[in-house]
Amino acid sequence: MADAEAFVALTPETLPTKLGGLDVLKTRIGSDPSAWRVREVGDGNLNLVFIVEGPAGAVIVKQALPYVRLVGESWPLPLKRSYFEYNALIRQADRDPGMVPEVFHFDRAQAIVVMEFLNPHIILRQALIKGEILPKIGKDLGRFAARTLFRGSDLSMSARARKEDLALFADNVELCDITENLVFSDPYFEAELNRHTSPQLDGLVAELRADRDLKVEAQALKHLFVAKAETLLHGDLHTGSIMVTKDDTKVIDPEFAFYGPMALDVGMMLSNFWMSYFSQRGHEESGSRDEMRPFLIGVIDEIWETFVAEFSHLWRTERTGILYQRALFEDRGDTLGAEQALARVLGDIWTDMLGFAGIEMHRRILGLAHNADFETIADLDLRGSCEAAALKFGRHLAVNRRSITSLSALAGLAERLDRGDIQ
Ligand code: SR1
Ligand code: MG
Repeated sequence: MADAEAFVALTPETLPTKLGGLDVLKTRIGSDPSAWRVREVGDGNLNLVFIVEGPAGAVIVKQALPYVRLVGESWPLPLKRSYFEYNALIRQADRDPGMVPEVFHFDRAQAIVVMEFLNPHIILRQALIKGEILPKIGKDLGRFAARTLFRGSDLSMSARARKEDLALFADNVELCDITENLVFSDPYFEAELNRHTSPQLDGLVAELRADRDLKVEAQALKHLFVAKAETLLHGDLHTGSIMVTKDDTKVIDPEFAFYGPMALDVGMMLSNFWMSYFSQRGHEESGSRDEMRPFLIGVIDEIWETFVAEFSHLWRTERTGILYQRALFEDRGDTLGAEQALARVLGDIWTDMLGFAGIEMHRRILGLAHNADFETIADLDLRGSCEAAALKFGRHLAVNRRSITSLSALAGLAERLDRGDIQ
């Protein structure tokens, strides 16, 4: 048997020679690879990302590295994450067309995905830090969540196709392991890679790490994450995994994809908008953010409302899987029964979504991987006060999620915490 092809990391200098023979690239960039201009622009935690431009156009070349870029070679990470990213991208493209970059080429041995260059899109997190109002974002993201989560589940897929996908993505062990530790456990004890704004947050961090109710909820949520293999998740759906213009929204980077609880993607997304809300006070040196705060609260409402509306629509029109069969409900004239089941499923997603949102806030402030929303606030006292409000809000979400009944009550709490009206 031939040896497996050795992995070689690309550089801007080697990329044209390595990929210059591919017709699919020559058509999109230009037929002479020596005329291609290549820039490495990856600013994420894990991978290399190149923009390759030429006379005919541009593409993105994304390559996984055999280690965590943020930490270095001391933390090995398998290249196969690129295979899961590729498989997730093609499924998401099918389930919500136009919402993910088009894939042009995949090389499993070199862990390379060549895809559409999104231009003039920028990372959503950067847009929110700059104070940009994005009119379409709530609807686009709510629909994306509903369509991908419903259509990747036993509510929609055939039993065989769904179980084959469950098996395929079950091998994404190492990326799940990152989430299992970094999100659900490390923030709640003195894990080696943790950091926080110190000394400003020291007291609150000690309180949270001694908070038994919070730790139990974080582990209950981790239990859901590892055991509730409900649908194909994006798995890392924060505002750094979304690119935007005023008129367009694209979801990128699904390398953490796996079968898990529907509530995770929705909760992580809302959490990142709430974190943006709590960070706005730290970005007012170049002008007031009085328009941004209601905009962000409105986006949170719109994502949830759109998610519920679209999920309900799919429930009524595309429920072809093995769960809640029509034979038990509509086919017997029991439409009310189907609606009761829908309300129950959405109720569970609501409760768990709040919990996942809460602990996502904690891990971005107490763990290894922080958010630029807070990190770019230079004044550490101001940063610490923004983060403290978010930490307290996150604790409320995680611990009291079963008794929270509306987003408007949460908006009120967020406002009081942000203003310092309550401690
Ligand atoms: C070591 S990786 C840290 C974080 O980066 C990714 O984007 C995920 O959010 C992960 O938790
Ligand atoms: Mg990512």
